[in-house]
Amino acid sequence: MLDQAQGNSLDIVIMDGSEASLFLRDTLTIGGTAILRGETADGPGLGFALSVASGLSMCPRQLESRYLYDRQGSAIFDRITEQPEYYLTRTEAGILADNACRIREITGPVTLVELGSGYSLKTDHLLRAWLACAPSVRYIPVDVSEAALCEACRIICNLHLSARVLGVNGDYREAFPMLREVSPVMVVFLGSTIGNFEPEDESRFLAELASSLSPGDFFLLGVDLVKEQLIIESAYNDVAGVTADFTRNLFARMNRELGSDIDLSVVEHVARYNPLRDQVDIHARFARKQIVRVESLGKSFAIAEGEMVLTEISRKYHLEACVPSLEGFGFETEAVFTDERNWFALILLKRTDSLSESRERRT
Ligand code: AVJ
Repeated sequence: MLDQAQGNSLDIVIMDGSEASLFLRDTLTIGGTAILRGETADGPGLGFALSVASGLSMCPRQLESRYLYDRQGSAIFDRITEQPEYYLTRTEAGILADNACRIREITGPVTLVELGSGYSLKTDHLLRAWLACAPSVRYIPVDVSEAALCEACRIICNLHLSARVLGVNGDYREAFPMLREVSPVMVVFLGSTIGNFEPEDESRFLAELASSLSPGDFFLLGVDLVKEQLIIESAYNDVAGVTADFTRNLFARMNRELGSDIDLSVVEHVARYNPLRDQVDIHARFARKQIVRVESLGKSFAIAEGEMVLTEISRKYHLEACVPSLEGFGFETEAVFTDERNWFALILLKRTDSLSESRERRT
């Protein structure tokens, strides 16, 4: 046991792998709250340093977007979701509020596993719908940010005393082996976070997810839909500059954790929509040349004046293409929910009985 924090009426226990599997059963059957710290959890370690060094060696340079979400980054992202230009969260929350009970009718009393849960704010619509139908709910949020995850678990347990919450601190893959044990389950992946993946990574993710789920399990996916360029671009260029702070925080984090010594005033946020690829490309543009150090590896990188470092992509979807492609990985579409402007969609999928026939269809 590494750390213990007091919640209102429940303890949050942070533990590592060896105790994890035992606790998974206990927490979810007896009740209570726990956080499992997985191997891919953030924290002291070489993961970030190695990722930065490899990304800055690429041409053009690019950094892994998962590292945007440290304690500070998760808090800044939370402020992004409140900006008037950032329609995604608000729109998705509305769709969830309107349809959570309908979703629960379709799925029955399944365990909820949320990937990239952050502060779990939108998920409350689902938890309420689940608790309206049964005395308890099992909820497993998964997030790389320990700070956001602990906060989320604490809030949910104080709000819903009968909820059985098990936080998993790590990346999505960490949760995949657990899915079989907690089936019947609905994996929830909101916010169009899937749009952060390059197409190949998205395919690998969907294939791994489908094979980790049992037949009859559910997958609820939020996707941002293709729309007028100006609306999308504004969402990633809010006038208050919160998204710019979010991008800059990645370099602030490098200063904090890697001793990079970057002058943050030269880091500019550039977010542009590429309609040919249906994606927003988010870059940090260096207004002046910088030497970026990764102390623990004894490496330095010279970034030229005007150079752009890709920090994130955010892909947008056409429902007509997205739904059949998802089905190709071994899912059946149960329902598609959208808002009245058709800006965002929640797709409810069910794992098919076998994966073999769908694999054939894809090749
Ligand atoms: C959390 C990945 C869905 O792509 O819209 C928002 C991240 N970055 N503004 C998105 C983000 C800049 C966000 N996702």
